[in-house]
Amino acid sequence: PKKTFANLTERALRCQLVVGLANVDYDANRLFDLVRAACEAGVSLVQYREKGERSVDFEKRLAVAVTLSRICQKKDVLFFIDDDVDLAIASGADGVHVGQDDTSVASIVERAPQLLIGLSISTMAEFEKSRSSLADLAYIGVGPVFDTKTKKDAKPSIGLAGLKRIKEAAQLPVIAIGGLTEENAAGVYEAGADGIAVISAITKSDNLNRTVQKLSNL
Ligand code: TZP
Ligand code: MG
Repeated sequence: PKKTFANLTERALRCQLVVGLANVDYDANRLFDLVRAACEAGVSLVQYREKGERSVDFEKRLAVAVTLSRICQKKDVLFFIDDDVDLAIASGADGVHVGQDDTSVASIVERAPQLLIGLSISTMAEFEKSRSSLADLAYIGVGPVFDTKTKKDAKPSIGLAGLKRIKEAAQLPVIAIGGLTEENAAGVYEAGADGIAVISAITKSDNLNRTVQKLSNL
């Protein structure tokens, strides 16, 4: 059965690692080791996001995704794919995370009703535009909250005030993203976030247990 928002625990949305080969110098074994260690440390959701200068073909992405899916499954960690609905279906992922310009939520529901769906929202205007999709979502990813060097084409940062506004309008879990660290995580929860998604805070951590604990704020 499809995991619905109602049967996702609060913990399941708490700490999301977004990662792909581009974040580990295209070393697949490094990616697997990192994800294994992050799952051990208590990450609750892993999103495989293959964005970067170098292209990685579908067969390679599928092989990586299948391995990541197994690593996550062993630890009861949710596994999502960024953007690529075909890859999400083929790898047996729990869900797919899409942006405003990616495959529409309605078409994902039609093609792959088993998938959980996360949608990126950067502004109140995007939130209003997405209203008809909200009932089909597991969560919305809101940000960038702060400036980030990790995503080159990131939209302008919205700050804690922007995050708070969207949280107050949304009747579903809000996962904050963009420039989030051990140091600023607590303030992000105070502003209303239900969870946090990061790339560099985890890929560059020198102590995953401490980092995941701070990001989870439990
Ligand atoms: N979407 C909005 S900001 C961002 C993505 C994928 C990058 C987040 O990276 P970091 O290193 O956690 O700031
Ligand atoms: Mg996208």
